[in-house]
Amino acid sequence: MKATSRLTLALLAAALAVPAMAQFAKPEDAIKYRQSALTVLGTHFARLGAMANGKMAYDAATAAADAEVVAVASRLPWHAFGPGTDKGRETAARPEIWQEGAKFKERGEAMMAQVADKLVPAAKSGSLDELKTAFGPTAKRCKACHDDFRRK
Ligand code: ASC
Repeated sequence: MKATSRLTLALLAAALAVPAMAQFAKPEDAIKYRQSALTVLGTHFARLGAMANGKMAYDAATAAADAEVVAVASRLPWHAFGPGTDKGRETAARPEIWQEGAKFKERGEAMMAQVADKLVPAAKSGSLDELKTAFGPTAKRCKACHDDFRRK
């Protein structure tokens, strides 16, 4: 790896450590933050889905870039589900998030692992077939959590 890309990665890692520690002045801010992160996550994930499902022309560079955004965004929402952030702004979050915290955490971790270990390598492989293989199981991780923890 070139020294410049190493430096870029180090700076990126430092920048990512900041959102992980972000504090919120009021519940409304936490809700806005997680909704924004999930919107970014869903937007880029949906474009991977469009390519995987043949609704959009496959482009290897676009897929790789989308997967990188998905990987970062997948790590952001969780710390914004802190205690007391069940209300303060319109939210689809169900009370089970706070009542069944361990299960919610496990679902989030499973999704992040699927993204990092399967989706990102597939999207960077340059192979549409690999993207197709990784996309479905990742979408299932999204859905599993939404079914139990997001209001219809
Ligand atoms: C998406 C998106 C989701 C998931 C989910 C998978 O593209 O925005 O929330 O996939 O629909 O079932």
